[in-house]
Amino acid sequence: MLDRTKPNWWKSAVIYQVYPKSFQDTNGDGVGDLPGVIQRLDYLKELGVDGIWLSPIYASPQVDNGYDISDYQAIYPVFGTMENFEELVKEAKARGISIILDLVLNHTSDQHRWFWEAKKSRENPYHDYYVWRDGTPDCPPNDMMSGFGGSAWEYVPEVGQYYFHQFAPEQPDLNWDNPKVRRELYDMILFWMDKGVEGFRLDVIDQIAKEPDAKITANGPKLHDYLRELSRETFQKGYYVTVGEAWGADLERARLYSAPDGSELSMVFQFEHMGLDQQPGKEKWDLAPLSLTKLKACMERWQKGLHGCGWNSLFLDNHDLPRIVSRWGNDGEYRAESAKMLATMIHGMQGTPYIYQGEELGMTNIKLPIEEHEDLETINMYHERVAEGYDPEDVMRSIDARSRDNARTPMQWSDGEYAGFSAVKPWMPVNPNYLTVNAEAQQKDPQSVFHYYRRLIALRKEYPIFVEGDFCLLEAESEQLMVYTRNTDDASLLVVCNFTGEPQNFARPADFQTAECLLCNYETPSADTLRPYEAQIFYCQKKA
Ligand code: TEU
Ligand code: CA
Repeated sequence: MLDRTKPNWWKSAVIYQVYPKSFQDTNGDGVGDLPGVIQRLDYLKELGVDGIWLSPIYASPQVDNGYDISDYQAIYPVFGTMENFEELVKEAKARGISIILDLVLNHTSDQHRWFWEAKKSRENPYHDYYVWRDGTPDCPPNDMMSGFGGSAWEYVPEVGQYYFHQFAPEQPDLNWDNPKVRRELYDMILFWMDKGVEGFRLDVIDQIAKEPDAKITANGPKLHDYLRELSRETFQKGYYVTVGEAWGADLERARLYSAPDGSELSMVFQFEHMGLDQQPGKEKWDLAPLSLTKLKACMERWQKGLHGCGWNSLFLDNHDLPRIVSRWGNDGEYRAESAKMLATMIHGMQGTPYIYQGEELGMTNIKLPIEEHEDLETINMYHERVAEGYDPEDVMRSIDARSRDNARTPMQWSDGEYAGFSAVKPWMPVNPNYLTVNAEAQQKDPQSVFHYYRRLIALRKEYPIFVEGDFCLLEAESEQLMVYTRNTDDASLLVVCNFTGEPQNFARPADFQTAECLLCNYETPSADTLRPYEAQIFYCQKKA
């Protein structure tokens, strides 16, 4: 078990993300809940993870599945009660697992009581909790667009002003320039710390210091001042793990966010690698093939760039991304092999790995007609693009590949009805492949994707080099193979990944000819011709 009294305990941790709505339903309403998470703690313990990042569980009208919060200090009743939450913290802790809450500090729901007050009048003490600008009903303050389509400004006749929203209109942006807002948020965080929460994921934290007059959304000039104050007032009271979601973070900023002095956060969740398979300058819907050389160059830059002066988050999946095995692997013939290969690639690196629910089973994307989609981003984009004249079939191709709903189908626990997720029809369709892709079958099969993840997690605990080693890319020019070494003074690791469904020639470097194979996704590692999606990890101690 990790020793959480050590400042940097999270450097050796592996974190598992739970999207509560789709994890486990226990009361037969078709929606996952907190008792469902408690029920599955033993599964997570078997997997070996150290923390659960829980997507938002707070009171919410669920316009954006909980990323629109109407009360930060109450549990969404469909998920359960505060007692359920306290029990979850206690039961998780008993299994060596920390609970990590998702903090949405950039915006609230429009149903938050602060916002009800704020829109009553300009004199209301809560008015300045949000970002308002003057304008006339037909002329917004400027042409900024919201992340989920349409203008970023919404007019409120009662006050004769527009409020600013970087996401849906039901998600008004908080005004971080108001010290009262910041104090309210800090007190709220202290409330959850008191309940035994051991970490926080900070939603779109790079967007809190927006300056709409200058059309600035991410990376506003006051961002790092705000982060340092936030950290001082809350996280620095203990050894919390904190991870900031920052689509706009470059390396230089990531060094600030994850500075070793702990003045801001533990690490940053940045997405540069996740944008490589889209057309440059366009949106995620505008698909392009992945160039492996570009991916490798990107990973190398982050691995080297934060070594010794910051800390990486390692991930390929989350609740906003399509399933990685369908994206960069092969979700047909080589589903298991490619899922394991991708896991090897990411878990071999330096940083804290994140596993998104179902990734450890090699869960795949789903194909749904537009009427069955739930995600507002997907639905809005569909209507926008069709209205702009795009071919609906092309739009659906983008949705099949990239919709956030790919990640949000119910967790596949068994081959029973509704995949063991619920006794009734779930809120989102179950992927039909649950009959073969499910946890129960994989727990019984030592060769499964599940057990492969379990071994990867165990290796990180057993060999400090996974946490400490530096990073050196080999075969940089290959479009088929990703090969790298990790090195400390006394040991080295070699990680070899075949990204294709074809055999590939590869001569293992001389230093590793007699090295020990720690893991391979085939029964024995091949010596010179890698099999489709073959992945290997070798280890050797350096001679004194
Ligand atoms: O996501 C931030 C964000 O910018 C996303 O809207 C992202 O651009 C999109 O999902 C890519 O497909 C965070 C949360 O992770 C997301 O679930 C929320 O919807 C969003 O913030 C608003 O809170
Ligand atoms: Ca339920």
